[in-house]
Amino acid sequence: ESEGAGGGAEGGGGGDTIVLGFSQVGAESGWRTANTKSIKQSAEDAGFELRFSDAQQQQENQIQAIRSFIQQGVDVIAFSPVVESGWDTVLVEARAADIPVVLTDRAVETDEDDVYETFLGSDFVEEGRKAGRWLVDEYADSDEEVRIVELQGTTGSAPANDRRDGFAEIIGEDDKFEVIASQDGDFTRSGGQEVMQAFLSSHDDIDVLYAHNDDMALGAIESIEAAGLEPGEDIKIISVDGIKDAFQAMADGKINVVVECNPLLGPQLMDLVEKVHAGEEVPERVKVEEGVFTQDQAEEELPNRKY
Ligand code: GZL
Repeated sequence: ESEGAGGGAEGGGGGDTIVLGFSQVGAESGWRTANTKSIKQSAEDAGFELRFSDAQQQQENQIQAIRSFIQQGVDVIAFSPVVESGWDTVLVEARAADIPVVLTDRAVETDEDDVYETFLGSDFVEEGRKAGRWLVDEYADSDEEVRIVELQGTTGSAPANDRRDGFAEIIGEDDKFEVIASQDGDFTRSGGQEVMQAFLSSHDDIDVLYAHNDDMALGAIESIEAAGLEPGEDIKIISVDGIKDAFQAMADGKINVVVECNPLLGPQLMDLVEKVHAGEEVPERVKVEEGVFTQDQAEEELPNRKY
């Protein structure tokens, strides 16, 4: 659909209004919904004409959307790649059409040079390390085995790969920590619920759940409670994103720690789009600032949450 100032005609939109084509992953999680809202609101505030497409978490839909933006002759293309690989062909097509590309949220793996101007997003490896550091601290005084199940994000996506690797790097320093099962829950609540149910039916001694996002953690809580166990007590839960529902679950004692992943990238994205369109230099990598919140902070932080 075409959004923003006046819904421009085919081609570069009316006059000097910047026409931005944005291909979004989907609407799979609370994080994503907040991210989309931030992008749409910021494009409107910037006076850009936004052409927005939701790929329902399918790479081929994103590739199709990018090709369509090239046909339309938009001024700038921005997207959040659902998975890391398989983008070279379409990114080379955008470069050949002289349309600058901005990566947001997730990264791509590419052998091509100069196929995107900048990547604005979180450091997912560091998010994984933060999760691992909390666990190491939590079990600092015990040398008992700690049996962990891991709800991974979408297979092949940068956040899933990097949150897995950052976590493994930190817990790998002490062999009392063991990931006894790890499976893709696709960043959705239903995925988290189904996979946690499977974990519980094949393991009766789980100490910790590490969920790559809050939606999967919240789905997993339903399965943990259905199994007659106490989330946050019998099974400690580490989650990532920091959506309001996760802070509420922390306040209720069901999640132990949330590693923040900030979806409100809209304003920074529009600033980068403006600079890229004007041919100004932009940093190759723009990181997003974000923190870690534990149960004791949840009640107080909840009213401050913007997503
Ligand atoms: C992270 C983002 C991830 C979120 C999930 O930047 O790509 O995708 O952690 C979302 O909630 O589905």
